[in-house]
Amino acid sequence: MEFRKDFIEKLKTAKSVVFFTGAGMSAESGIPTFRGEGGIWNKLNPEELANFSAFLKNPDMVWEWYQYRRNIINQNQPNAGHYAIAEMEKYFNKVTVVTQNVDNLHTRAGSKKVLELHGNIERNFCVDCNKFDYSPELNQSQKVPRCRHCGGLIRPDVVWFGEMLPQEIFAEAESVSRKADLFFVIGTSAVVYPAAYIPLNAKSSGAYIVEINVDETDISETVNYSIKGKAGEILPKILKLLDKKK
Ligand code: BV8
Ligand code: ZN
Repeated sequence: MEFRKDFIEKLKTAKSVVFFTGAGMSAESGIPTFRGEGGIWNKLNPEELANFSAFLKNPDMVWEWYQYRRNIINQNQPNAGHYAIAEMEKYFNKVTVVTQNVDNLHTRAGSKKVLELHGNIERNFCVDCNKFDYSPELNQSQKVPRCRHCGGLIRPDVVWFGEMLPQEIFAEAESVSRKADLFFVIGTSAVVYPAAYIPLNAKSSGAYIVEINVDETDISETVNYSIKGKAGEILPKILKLLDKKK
């Protein structure tokens, strides 16, 4: 596969690189995406599941949905795309992963700097006293667990619709993206806000934006270079290019 010349030039000169990723990054790890064919939300819709009032109305159902997703994630591995991003830390001064994913796969692949905009499905906390509960048996319970300290409901540490993103993480993601000279947007439909503002802000601050996606998206017209293809196939090819330049 041939990459465009201006992109190859950018790879040579870039100092600070951001990898902004969405559910498509984990598709080749067997984790269903949200939208598009096979998307989990095609059958269920987010309003019913990924929001706090749905959780209060039917905590067991929402807890079970997260258990189902946690099991899929625990039975699967990071893919070649995750590993390529972790490897690329060797070739640039500064590499940051800004992910909308809650599946922990970038960290499991060895990426050192991962900003999780929407939380992490491996962590759970009590809705009443906010204490985190890391007990392993939590992941076995099919019913929503109760807090050992106060008896409150335990929920996954993910950002639901209508909820604020973690402020410091969002602010850090914003600032590193505005300073990036090379910004990858990988496997995201770019429809969920405020996360979807980040690539736009990076672009307006002068970053060279490269999209890697199997489809057209809302930002395909805005990026500098749109590469059609799977994250797990394209990213190792870019890593090979860097290897050759070494
Ligand atoms: C908030 C965690 C308000 C839970 C998720 C404007 C400004 C602010 C808010 C809004 C706004 N407009 C609308 C809103 C409300 C809402 C929103 O954005 N709605 C959308 C749907 C219109 N936003 C919110 O509610 C946010 N909160 O704004 O609070 C507020 C403000 C102040 C004070 C108080 C409150 C919270 C949003 C976070 C929701 N939580 N996840 C969980 O995971 O269960 S969102 C969920 O969608 C995931 O995080 C997911 O990552 C994210 C985005 O989806 P994508 O990652 O893009 O995945 P998708 O399936 O859509 O696309 C996959 C892509 O990959 C496709 O393009 C496909 O072609 C591609 N692909 C597939 N295979 C591959 C591939 N690409 C490459 N290789 C492959 N192999
Ligand atoms: Zn509690």
